Amino acid sequence: MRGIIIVSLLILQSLVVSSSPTSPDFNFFYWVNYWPGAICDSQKGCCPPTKGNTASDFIIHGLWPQFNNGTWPAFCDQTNLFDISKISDLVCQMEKKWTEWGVWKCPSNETNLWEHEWNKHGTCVQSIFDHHSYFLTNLKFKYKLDLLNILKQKGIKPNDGFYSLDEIKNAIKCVIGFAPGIECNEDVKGNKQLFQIYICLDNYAKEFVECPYVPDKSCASKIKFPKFPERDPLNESLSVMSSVSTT
Ligand code: U2P
Repeated sequence: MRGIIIVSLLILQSLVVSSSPTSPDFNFFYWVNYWPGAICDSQKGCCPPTKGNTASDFIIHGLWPQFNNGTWPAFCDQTNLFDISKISDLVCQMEKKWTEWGVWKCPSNETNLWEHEWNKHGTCVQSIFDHHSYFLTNLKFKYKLDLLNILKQKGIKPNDGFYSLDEIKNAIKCVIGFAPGIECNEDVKGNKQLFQIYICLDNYAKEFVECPYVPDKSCASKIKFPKFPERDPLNESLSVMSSVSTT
């Protein structure tokens, strides 16, 4: 009888352990947003989204699990690939906040970006997120943190002007308490410009944290903040009105 009770208790214990949520096996997240103007005035050029709005704003790139040493897991699970039917209620918001400007394909198709982000990064964070909560968390941070407005409040505007990298980082630090990582790329003239902003989050993607590893992303001490691509009235397509700076 005693033996049966002990075996039953062991079975019960193993059931409890296997059904409790596992803790994340990575250290923190980068939540990354990109500036479309910096894609459009680069040598590669851009391919604007065909759907969604093109309001001047930073666009979600993705939520990336990271290790403290600057490496990251990727493509962790081939058995749970992107399935848009699991996020159908979010698509409308995602078409506004998470558009594709032809980084990978032209004509642009945001579904490619969403699929890529889930398959590459989302499949590595299933200890805390499923499809729906992964995408929803990205949207929640987008509504919480208005990066463009934060910069504008400090006089940092997308006008092809040059701004100090420290000024940009400090403007964001003032609001969230921690400096972001900034990634630059080059415009057609070789000017370093603001391309992506890396916000660090804890490994449950709940709180902003100090970046354990700051991405060094090839900026200069002063960088250009390119204009947002504007609609060209002549051919109804989108183009960058001013991709050339004078400095
Ligand atoms: O740098 C190329 C791509 O690798 C992913 N990346 C990069 C740096 C980093 O710290 N963490 C990380 O995940 C990004 O993947 P993507 O979703 O763009 O394919 C980055 O763009």
